Amino acid sequence: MSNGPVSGNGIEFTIPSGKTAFWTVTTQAAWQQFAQLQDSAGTVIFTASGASPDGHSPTQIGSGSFTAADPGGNYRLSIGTDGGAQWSSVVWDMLSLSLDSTTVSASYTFISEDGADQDYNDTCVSLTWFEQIG
Ligand SMILES: [Ca+2]
Repeated sequence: MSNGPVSGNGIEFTIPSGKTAFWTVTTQAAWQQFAQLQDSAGTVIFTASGASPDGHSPTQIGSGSFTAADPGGNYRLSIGTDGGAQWSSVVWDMLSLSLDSTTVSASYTFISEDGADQDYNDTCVSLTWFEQIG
């Protein structure tokens, strides 16, 4: 089981301060998709937008990395369409990887439904970080 479906209008989650998170946004949709991450002060960390050229093939619309600096580690991800004119419905979860009792990596995956067909096939946002500096 996973979290949601929830509204894509500001999903709250945490990234520990100091971790460098690398992210990617991929869509398979004809409609213009929109994803934006903000910290707790409302500062925009990234925005991604775009659609699949052919309306359905998996298409990366953004990627990058940032070092989490929010004092409380609090972030809000919004996923929608048309620049945020509508909010999608989102299913998401966190996955951490560990070796023995040591966590080595953590990530979040969010996947959205922008319409009525309920296939949760429209936009995927993923964020991953290493727990330890190499
Ligand atoms: Ca859909």
